[in-house]
Amino acid sequence: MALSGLVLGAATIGLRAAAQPQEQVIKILARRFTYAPNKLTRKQGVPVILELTSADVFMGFNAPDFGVRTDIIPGQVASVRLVPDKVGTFTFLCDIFCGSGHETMSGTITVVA
Ligand SMILES: [Cu+2]
Repeated sequence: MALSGLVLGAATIGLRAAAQPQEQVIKILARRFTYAPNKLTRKQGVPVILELTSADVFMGFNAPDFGVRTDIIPGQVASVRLVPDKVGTFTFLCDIFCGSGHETMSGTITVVA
């Protein structure tokens, strides 16, 4: 029983690795009232995984132009996949009130062809 489970697990991992090309992971640290980094430049059509963490309080991450949003809970990693499907400069922002200064908490994603 245990052995067959192990073999199955290994096969699944193998399949997953073969099916998906490796996607770049970008770590973004949120803290009142900034993101670091707060300026990203991406190539059009190349998906990226964003791993968001908070250094202090509950935050949000919202990139409405790409249909991507997540909560950022302190002590956890929020992972989202973003597909930069159009060229231009787009704003992302914190959409959970996190204190006085929250409204300035934003950054940009520039997508180049
Ligand atoms: Cu906020």
